[in-house]
Amino acid sequence: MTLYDFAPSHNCYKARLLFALLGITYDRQPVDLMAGVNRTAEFLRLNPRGQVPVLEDNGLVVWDSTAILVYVAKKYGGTKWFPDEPDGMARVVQWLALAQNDLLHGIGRAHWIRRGGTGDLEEVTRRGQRGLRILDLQLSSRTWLAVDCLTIADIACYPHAALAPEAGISLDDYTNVKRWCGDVERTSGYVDIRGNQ
Ligand SMILES: N[C@@H](CCC(=O)N[C@@H](CS)C(=O)NCC(=O)O)C(=O)O
Repeated sequence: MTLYDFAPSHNCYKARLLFALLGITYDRQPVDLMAGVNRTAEFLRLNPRGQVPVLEDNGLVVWDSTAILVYVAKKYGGTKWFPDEPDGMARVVQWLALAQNDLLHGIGRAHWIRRGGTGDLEEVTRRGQRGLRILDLQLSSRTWLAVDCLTIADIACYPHAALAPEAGISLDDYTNVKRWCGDVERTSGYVDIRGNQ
């Protein structure tokens, strides 16, 4: 399997983290977003949206971190990481949606603006904080987000939450989120965003 990857990307890290937790080896193909490699005709044939991550597995091309998490969890992780029954499945998808909305467009966007990108920092910070409040409330009464074990719901939300302080969003008011980040980090196979696997 090949992951088209940009090391600082939270979305790419979601895929790398799942691979690491599953103990799966794969090739990393760096895509230099700064040099515009994601806008070349060759890359756009892989992902017409011009974004990473993209996964290639035996000729199958999957783009978007959520789609990659679902694919890898189902193909290589069994039902543990993405339950089969409707209740568990819906709960997981709910948190995948939070990751793609308030967390990505709040915290992820705040990172982007702080690195020189354009946007309204106050507005995206508020949106990120709303996402953290929702996570914190859920985690006040349970260990993991969706069901009673670590799933791709946690893996999709974790990078944004754990790296929020680097986007200027403190976790001090979100003690349950902090506890949960620690739980993810103590899971066997865990790698941080700078890890190589
Ligand atoms: N919803 C997509 C978002 C992917 C995304 O925003 N990727 C960024 C890096 S984190 C990217 O490739 N940006 C380059 C661009 O949009 O030109 C996912 O979760 O994979």
